[in-house]
Amino acid sequence: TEMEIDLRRAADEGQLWLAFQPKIDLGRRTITGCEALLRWDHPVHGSISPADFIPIAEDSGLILPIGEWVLETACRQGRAWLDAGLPPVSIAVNISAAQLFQRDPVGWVTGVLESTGFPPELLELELTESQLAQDVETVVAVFGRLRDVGIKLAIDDFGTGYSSLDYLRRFDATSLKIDRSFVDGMLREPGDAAIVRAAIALAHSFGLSVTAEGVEAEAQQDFLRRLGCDEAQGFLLGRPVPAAEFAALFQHT
Ligand code: G
Ligand code: G
Ligand code: MN
Ligand code: NA
Repeated sequence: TEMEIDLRRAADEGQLWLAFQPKIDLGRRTITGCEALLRWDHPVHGSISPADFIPIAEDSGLILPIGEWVLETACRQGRAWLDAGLPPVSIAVNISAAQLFQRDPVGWVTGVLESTGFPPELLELELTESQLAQDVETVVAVFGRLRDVGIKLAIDDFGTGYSSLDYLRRFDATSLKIDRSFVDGMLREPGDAAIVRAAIALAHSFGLSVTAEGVEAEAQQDFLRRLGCDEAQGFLLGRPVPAAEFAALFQHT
């Protein structure tokens, strides 16, 4: 397809870039890290959402070279921030299951950490429930080895896929991210509030930290804090911004 042909060129021609969205510790009210979010500025069609082009990248196999570019760029950026004297912030990178099914995924990730000099403890990989459901055995095995290296693992968009509590038992994850649809509804819909409350309790009982996504209002932040949610992300706390803008957030603290 046309988009596939364009996407093949996008990285080479500098049309891809990473936006960084802050993650806030709800108790201490400080920035603990960020999520790297892929952006594509198409020369003709303008900004295209990853929600639209990631599925095409996955179907065409382009997710492998694009995913390599994303991880390398994120780790190089993280190293540059450390060198510039920023406090150590973790960087979360979204990955697709296909990236874990390639030959030697652990060697790939550790190679990027070594070549960029980014500490493994500051790297978090985010995988959605629907992605990890593709081949639970392989994902469990690969993630076990990545955890041994010190890398963190988040289960993304929790509650939206075919949630299985079995994943929480089998995966050596470090955190769970509550999908923004529940955060959006939790102050209006008792059902959404119940899911948020249950997800926090469940995560904590497995020793995982919980991040709420899509926090847009003070009242949502207060509610999450009262429920004991650990971290939050959302437009209220910071939009996804270019690297330089993210770094500037630390000049005032
Ligand atoms: O940032 P935005 O809301 O447009 O992202 C839409 C979706 O694209 C989200 O589900 C996000 O997880 C996914 N996404 C963003 N960046 C990446 C990336 O680098 N790799 C993968 N696999 N998914 C990404
Ligand atoms: O699925 P994932 O969590 O990776 O998706 C992150 C996406 O959510 C990004 O595209 C980001 O732009 C978007 N996002 C982040 N914060 C908010 C928010 O507060 N409200 C809405 N509507 N979208 C958000
Ligand atoms: Mn994510
Ligand atoms: Na999400």
